[in-house]
Amino acid sequence: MSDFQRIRVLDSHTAGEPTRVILTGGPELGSGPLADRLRLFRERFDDLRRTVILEPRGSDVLVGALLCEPVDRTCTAGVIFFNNVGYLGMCGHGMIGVVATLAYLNRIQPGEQTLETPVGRVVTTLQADGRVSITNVPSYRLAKDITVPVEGHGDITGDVVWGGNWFYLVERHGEEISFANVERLTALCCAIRDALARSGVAGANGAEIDHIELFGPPATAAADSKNFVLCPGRAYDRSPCGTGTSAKLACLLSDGKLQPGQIWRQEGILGTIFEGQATMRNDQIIPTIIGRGYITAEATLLLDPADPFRHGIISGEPT
Ligand code: PYC
Repeated sequence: MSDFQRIRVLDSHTAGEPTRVILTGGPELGSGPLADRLRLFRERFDDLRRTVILEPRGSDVLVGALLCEPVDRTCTAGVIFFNNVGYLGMCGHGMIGVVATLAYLNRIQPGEQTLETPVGRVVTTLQADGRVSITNVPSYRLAKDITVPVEGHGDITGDVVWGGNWFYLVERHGEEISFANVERLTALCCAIRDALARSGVAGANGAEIDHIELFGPPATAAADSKNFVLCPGRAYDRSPCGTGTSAKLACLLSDGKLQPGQIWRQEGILGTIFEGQATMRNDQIIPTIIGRGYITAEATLLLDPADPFRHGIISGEPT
């Protein structure tokens, strides 16, 4: 057992969506910009991502967060987010989970912390009641009313929006946004994502649009809208999605449907709610999302060198 590799993690969930923070045993990525460290993670240490997230230790739903030294020492930490198929620029529910984790570890107290991500800085505030607000990277709509032919569904129209990840936001899709309908919603979102790729619709600099977000009426009077968000891969976000809500706020402000500072309550597929609002800074839309993370586990992952599945399982095979 002395040759077992050990990775210490802390698990939480935010509005139902899980986050697994690597505390020790992560890869050594140096001290360069976070975007360079993400590239290094992907190119040299992807087996660690699969080890932490995939079965038999994890599940496709998990989002991982690697805590690292910040480039700017006035920041509390750097964070690189990843999931079952790759890496994320930012992650709203994940950032709330990271703050809850740092608070659980007594590394932070209520108040403001700035964290670095590969796509920019995020200012977080831990409130005395445990809620966390995250002021996200500037968010914007790249293209409005883009129509693509979706296999089995006809033409679908949506907006291409940056909220820390690339999203395609769809209002008219003919589906009910309800938990009972998640199989159909997942299939539709996968078909939309395929159609976007086939049609050459992309984010800035040709970036893949890997998140699809569908909207419908809220199920509760406490919310303004309900969403379903397909994450990269085939897992859907159990929370209302922090970066997806940021993307929505960018569209609402751009269309004059929401004023700066006005509250928007986004319900997710489980009925949980993120409260959001956005302000303008130098012509940029800056969203703030509020939610709460709950700690669920503290664990040491063990990698037995003799275990053929130690780096996870994909399609029934060792990775
Ligand atoms: O909350 O931003 C988010 C997020 C992205 C993917 C899963 N959750």
